[in-house]
Amino acid sequence: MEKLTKNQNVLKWIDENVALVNPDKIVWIDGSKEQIEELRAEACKTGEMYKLNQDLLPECYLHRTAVNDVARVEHRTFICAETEEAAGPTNNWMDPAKAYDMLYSIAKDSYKGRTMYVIPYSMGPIGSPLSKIGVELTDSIYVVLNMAIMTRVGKAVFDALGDSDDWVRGLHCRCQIDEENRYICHFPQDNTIISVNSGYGGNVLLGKKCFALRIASNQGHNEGWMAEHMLILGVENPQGEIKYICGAFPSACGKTNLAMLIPPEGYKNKGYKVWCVGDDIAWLRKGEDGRLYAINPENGFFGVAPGTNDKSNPNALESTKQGTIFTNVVHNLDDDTVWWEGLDKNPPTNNAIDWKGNKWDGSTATEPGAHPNSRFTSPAVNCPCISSEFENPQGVPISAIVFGGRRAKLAPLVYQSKDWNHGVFVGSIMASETTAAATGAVGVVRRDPMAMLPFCGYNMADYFQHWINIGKTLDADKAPKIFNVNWFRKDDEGNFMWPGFGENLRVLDWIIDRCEGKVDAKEVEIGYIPNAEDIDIDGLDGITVDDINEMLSIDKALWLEETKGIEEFYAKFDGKIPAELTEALNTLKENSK
Ligand code: GTP
Ligand code: SPV
Ligand code: MN
Repeated sequence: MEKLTKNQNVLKWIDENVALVNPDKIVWIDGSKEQIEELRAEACKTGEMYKLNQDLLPECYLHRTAVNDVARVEHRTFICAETEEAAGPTNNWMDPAKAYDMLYSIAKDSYKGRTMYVIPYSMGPIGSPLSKIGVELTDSIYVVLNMAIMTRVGKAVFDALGDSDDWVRGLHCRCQIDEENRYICHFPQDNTIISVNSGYGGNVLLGKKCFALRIASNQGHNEGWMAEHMLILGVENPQGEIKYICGAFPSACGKTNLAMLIPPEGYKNKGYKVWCVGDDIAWLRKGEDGRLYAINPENGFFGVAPGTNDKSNPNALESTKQGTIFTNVVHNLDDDTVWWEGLDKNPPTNNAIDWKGNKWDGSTATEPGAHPNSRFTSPAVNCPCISSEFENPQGVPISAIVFGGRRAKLAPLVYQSKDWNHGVFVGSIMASETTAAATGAVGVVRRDPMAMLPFCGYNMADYFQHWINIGKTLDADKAPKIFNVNWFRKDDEGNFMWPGFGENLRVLDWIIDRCEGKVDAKEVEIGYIPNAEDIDIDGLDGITVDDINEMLSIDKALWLEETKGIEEFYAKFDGKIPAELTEALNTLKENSK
């Protein structure tokens, strides 16, 4: 097959890897429809994918991963920086030379009898000054087909790269999907990623968390920009003005849902609209006008399936109706469609297969049919509310940055930081109850600064400093205002107090008013909170101003307790935490006494 580039760095690197993994043949991914179609057919022949009902779900397929391979594996993810300190105390570190040795011995000859696919891909619109290029080598058609949805792939990427050596190298080897030898390793100094013994999402779609966050956070640190685990949305008001907001929530804490939210009836009638620019990752950089601009480096959604339905997120559901790959959901054999918990109240009964590949009956099952971290991979263009700025190579100007997580008791519905640096503090003290998006216990509170704990590719103390430095380059009146939200506060019976989903626009509305200086706020121990009557509850059944007050209440004793956890976390960094943050912590401690 004809090579798609003459770039000597690329060709040399491919030759080296061919010698290592020893494939039967090499296929260059040109991005053409014909080639994608051939690969789909081949994957169906081998049983790697199932073609679903093409009338109901055109160009949609189902894939099941190995049962031991259903989420990101954080304990087997390594930042192989030159020193352990460069990786920092929140990352697993391995000496780069040792890591290469180990990985090469695992990868050796692992493509024997298999095909090497060469995927050139662009994170961000091809040719945009904010975009970056990667090449992934993989022995998985599933990876190729997912990458072709999640990123821009094909010959045009190599054309944009030309002879440049500014590209990220990614080697993925399925090997035996052996958990004991599964490693996801990053070499920031070499712009290199090596992933072995997995076939699941964030472990193997190397453009996503591995490149667009772990490697890119290093690049941003060196080059003066930011790679963040953030959604990007635009809120259009009745006058047609659009304000853009970035939101950082940990995995499975509501980014996709917020990015595609449907305004409540009353807002819709007034003429409010919400536009999705991105649902998981944002790259941010200062623009010529001094404001912070964001692009979504991705081209699709790798969304959590369970809980997605025509009430919670109709836009996401609609996005899955065409050209989608479903992973680890229920296969309804009656009509060759898919199902997951929370889709509707009618699970398939006598003729279905669960995510493990076993017969499953929704009327008697005691175990979920779809894995809690089952996913859909859908093209962004499918989304009914995709922003007209989605392909804008300059990105969109950001008015507000919103942090958030799952906190049953502590954090109020919303609060605003006092200024940029205090906002960095608010991001740095984020914590959330863990979810099924990573292997390990679910529902345990863990510190997750800026939702980047598993994704920051270097020492997090330096990362906080980088945030502070970026703030210094922005004029105070142009810097995004920084907020924190909590959709997940619970009452004493364990029910969510806030209805969430589309209703979250009511909180975004207050946030935008704050950015515009249109509404007052109350200064409290942790920052500014709304006056409860400024949260619009018109048309919200069963919620009163008193309830909002309850959701905004600050339990000082809980906050004081919280400062201990923050202190412990900061202490891991051996004095490297920026003084601005330790001072803010002292203030919070004093305020909470
Ligand atoms: P990743 O793709 O893993 O990064 O996740 P995400 O942050 O995009 O999360 P997503 O939007 O997929 O939501 C994950 C889960 O949270 C789903 O089960 C949703 O139903 C639920 N969820 C999202 N938004 C809300 C909300 O406002 N309130 C409540 N109670 N649940 C929500
Ligand atoms: C997340 O876990 O934050 C995801 C899914 O978006 S994965 O691509 O597996 O990282
Ligand atoms: Mn994510």
